[in-house]
Amino acid sequence: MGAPVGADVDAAQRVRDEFTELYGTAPEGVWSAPGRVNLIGEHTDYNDGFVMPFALPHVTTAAVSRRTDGVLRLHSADIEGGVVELAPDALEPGTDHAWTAYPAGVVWALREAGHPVGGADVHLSSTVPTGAGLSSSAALEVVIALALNDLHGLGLARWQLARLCQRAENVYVGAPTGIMDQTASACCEHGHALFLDTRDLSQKQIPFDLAAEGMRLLVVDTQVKHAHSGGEYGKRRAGCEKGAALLGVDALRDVAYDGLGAALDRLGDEEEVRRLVRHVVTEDHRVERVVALLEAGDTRAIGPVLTEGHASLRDDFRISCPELDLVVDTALASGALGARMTGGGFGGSAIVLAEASDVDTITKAVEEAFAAAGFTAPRTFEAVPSAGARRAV
Ligand code: GAF
Repeated sequence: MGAPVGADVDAAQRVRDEFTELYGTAPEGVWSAPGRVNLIGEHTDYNDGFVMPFALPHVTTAAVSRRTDGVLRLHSADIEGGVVELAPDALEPGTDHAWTAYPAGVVWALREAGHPVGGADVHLSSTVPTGAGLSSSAALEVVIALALNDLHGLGLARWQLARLCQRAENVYVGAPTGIMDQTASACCEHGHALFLDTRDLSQKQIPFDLAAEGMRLLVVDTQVKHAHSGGEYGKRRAGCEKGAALLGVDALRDVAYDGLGAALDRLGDEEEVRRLVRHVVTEDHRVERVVALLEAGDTRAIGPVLTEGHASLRDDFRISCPELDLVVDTALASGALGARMTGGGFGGSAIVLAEASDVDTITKAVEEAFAAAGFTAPRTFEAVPSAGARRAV
C-alpha cells in the first residue's frame, strides 16, 4: 500500500496526541484511509460492472484502542457534540442518523459476520471533503474496519473489509450504494488507478502518473452537497434492476455492448429504463476503452472518453446539475482534454483532465463562470493518485 509519507506521520501524531488528551491514555495505534475520485465507471458498481477509481491524498485518520468493558466511544475532531457512547451489543440498523452510524455500522457488520469485536475508544480527524462526492463515508468506514481488523487480529483481506463496510452502509446506515468507494479506499495504491470488476472484485492496478506526462487531473468541488440515502440514487438503482429483469439477465453487466441496440429494442416503450440501460452498458465499455488506452500509453486520448461519460450521465442517467455541467462545459471551452462529473451525482465534484500548462487558465475560467452564474465559488485542487488505507503509527 506504500509507506506512510511525512505529512501522514505528522497528521497521525497529531491525532494520536488528541486521543491521549481526550481519553487519558495513548491509543494502541493510528490508521488512515483515503477518499477517492472515480476516473471512469459511474453507477456501474451495483450493476456488477467495471469502475476505475484512484485514492486521494485526503484521508480520515483514526486513533483507536480496544476496551474491555464493551463500551464503544466515538469522537470526531471535525464534528461538534463531544464523545458519543454506544453499546456494541445494542447496535440496531436504521436507528442512528448521525455521523456515528458509519463507524458503529462497521462494528455492527463485523459482529454480525461473527467477528469478536467489542468496545473501543476512537478519535477521528478527516481531511476528506464531506458531501463532495469524494467518498468521505467510505474513508470513515474503512479506517475503522482496518483498525479493528489489525487490533483484533481478524486476518480479513482488504476486499473482505470493503464488503463489510458496504454492508454497514447498505444495511446499518441505509444507503443503497455499491462496492466501489470502500474498495477504492481499502485497495488503491500510490501512483495507480484501480481497475475493478465489481462482480468478483478482481483488480488490476493501472499506473497513472499524469505529472510525468505533463498533464494534471483537477477536482472541482461545486460545493453543491449531495447524499446517497436520498431517493434519487435508489431510484436509479431500482431502474437498473428493473432493466436487468426485463432483459432476463442477472445484472446489466451481462448486456453485451455489441448487443445494446437489440437490448434497447426489446425494452420497447420503457423509455426511462432504456436510458438507464444505455448509460450502464456504454459506461462499462468506456471503462474498458480507458484501460486499453492507458495500457497502450495513449493517456491524452482518454479525455474524450471521460467527456462522453459526462454526456451519458447528464442525458441518459440524468444525475448531473447545472453547476457540474458548467464546470465541464467551461473546462472544455478553455482547452481541457476531457471533463466529467465524478461520484454519485446530484452535486459534488467534477474532474478535469488538462495539460499542466492550461491548469491556471481553466481554473480561472471556471471560477469566473461560477461567479457570472451566481453560483457559490467552487473549490479546485489537483488529484494525485495516492495510497490506500494503512496503519500510520
Ligand atoms: C456513490 C456510491 F457510493 C458508489 O457505490 C457508486 O455507485 C457511485 O456513487 C456512482 O458510481 O459514490
